[in-house]
Amino acid sequence: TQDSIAEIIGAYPKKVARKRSKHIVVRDPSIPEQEINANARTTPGIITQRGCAFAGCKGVVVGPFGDCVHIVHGPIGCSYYSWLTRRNQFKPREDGKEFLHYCFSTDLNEHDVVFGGVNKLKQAVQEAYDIFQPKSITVHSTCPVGLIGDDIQGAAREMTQKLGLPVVAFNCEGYKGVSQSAGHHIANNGFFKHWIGNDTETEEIEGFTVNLMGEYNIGGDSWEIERVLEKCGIKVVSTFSGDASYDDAIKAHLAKVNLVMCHRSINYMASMMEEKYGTPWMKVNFIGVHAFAKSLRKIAKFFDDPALIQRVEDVIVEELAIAEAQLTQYRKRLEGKTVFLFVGGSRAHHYQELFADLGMKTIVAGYEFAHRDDYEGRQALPKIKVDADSRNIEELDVERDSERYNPPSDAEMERLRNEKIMNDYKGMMPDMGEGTLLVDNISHHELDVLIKRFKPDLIGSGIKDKYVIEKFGVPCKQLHNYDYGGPFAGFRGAVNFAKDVDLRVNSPTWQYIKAPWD
Ligand code: CFM
Ligand code: HCA
Repeated sequence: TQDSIAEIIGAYPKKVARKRSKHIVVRDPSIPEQEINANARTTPGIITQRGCAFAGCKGVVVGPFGDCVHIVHGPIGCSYYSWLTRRNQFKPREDGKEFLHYCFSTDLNEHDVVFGGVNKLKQAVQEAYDIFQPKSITVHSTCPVGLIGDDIQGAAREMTQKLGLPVVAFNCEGYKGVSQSAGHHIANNGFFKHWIGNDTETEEIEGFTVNLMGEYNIGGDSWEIERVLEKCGIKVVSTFSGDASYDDAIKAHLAKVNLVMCHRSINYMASMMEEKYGTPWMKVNFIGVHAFAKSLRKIAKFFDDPALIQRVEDVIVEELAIAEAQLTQYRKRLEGKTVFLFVGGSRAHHYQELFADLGMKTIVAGYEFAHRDDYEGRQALPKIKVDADSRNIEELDVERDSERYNPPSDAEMERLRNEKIMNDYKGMMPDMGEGTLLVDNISHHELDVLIKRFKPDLIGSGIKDKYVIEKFGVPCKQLHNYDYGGPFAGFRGAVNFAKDVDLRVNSPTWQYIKAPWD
């Protein structure tokens, strides 16, 4: 492992080598708080897998709301190239509103860049409203809009007044921050300011109510999660933003607890809701059968209701038996195989549990854009220096809602704290075995070196490097869009995944592949 690091670093100029070496860590559990650098600028010239703030805001967090119209204020390319690429799925509700498959853009051109695009934007909002009558309209600015300074917030306020429905503008110009992570924060802020709590009629929702936070229904994941939660008697009030609807979102403050799946993209919302409404949050992972069972038990523990606890146990026994019966055959063929994982800001951690269910070992892993807390756990938060790139993104001042602040009782909070189930995320690091490698924001060159040295049986990654990996004769499983398969979450999802991974890893095809550069 040390040789690989030396080879990686050796190819870089001195300054870059120094910088990159802080993003590459050999896991050593004997070091109490092992550190890794993350969420830093990519050195120009290095090929990265990262995206931009616009991708994180419009593409990831906001876009999946299917009964809203999302207008991209910018040149047509930003809209076109982000159109339906993420496989977040949506079923229309009774009102039939469903706009997910459209691509809305103001098609900013040279004339607008010179004279300003605000009027065109207002026209687009009006037109979208007249034709579709969506539940809400969102506006997303791309790089040139930020540069010419169009007042999209002013336009949104004006159109909200005029149309009587929330028009929310997001200043998510692509160049903000160092990756799509900045866009998540911007999206969280916009939703928190303009949507959460808009339902002032409903006072209470009966039962064991939760919000699914940071679950985006890629390949139908949230449908499988909800199937099982419902079977246990747990009610999902809203999801940010898988199969998401505006009417559900504005009730989010009424749920008793926020279940945080992807910590990276939604932790801001979880913290802000806690401050304003007193809603506690807990980290969960629905990827992998044992991880799912563990998360279900954690949710039951939160509500501390004997009937619910029993029901959850019954569901786990039933679902696990069905899943295990099918997983066994795949495990026989996959046991002992090795995996690299380079995905986004949470899946490189979550999927390790599913691979473990299949007997496969993750030997190298890293995020594209996660922060140190996603690696080291939230205890790293006070140690993170806020740099100019992060300062660029607004931190909202959140105050307690005097009427709707409704936390668990003091005694309940005390119990939850003692049981250590609330408001914490331990990150990827503690789950990585001794001697494994963590590589943050991996570059193309680093990936090449690691493939040649470790020859993994599978790499979980994305479209930007999938075919480079496969030309090496190593199968790549896309863990972003699932290679159009899925769901992979929950019990049934794990079985789908096992089948898919077996087909890839054990295909005889790979031995016939000769890399073009050889
Ligand atoms: Fe969270 Fe996501 Fe991810 Fe993410 Fe993404 Fe995604 Fe991802 Mo692609 S919100 S951080 S910005 S789990 S789109 S659904 S797959 S990189 S690991
Ligand atoms: C994004 C979206 C993406 C890209 C996937 C990939 C997704 O980052 O803008 O690189 O394969 O999940 O669709 O992460």
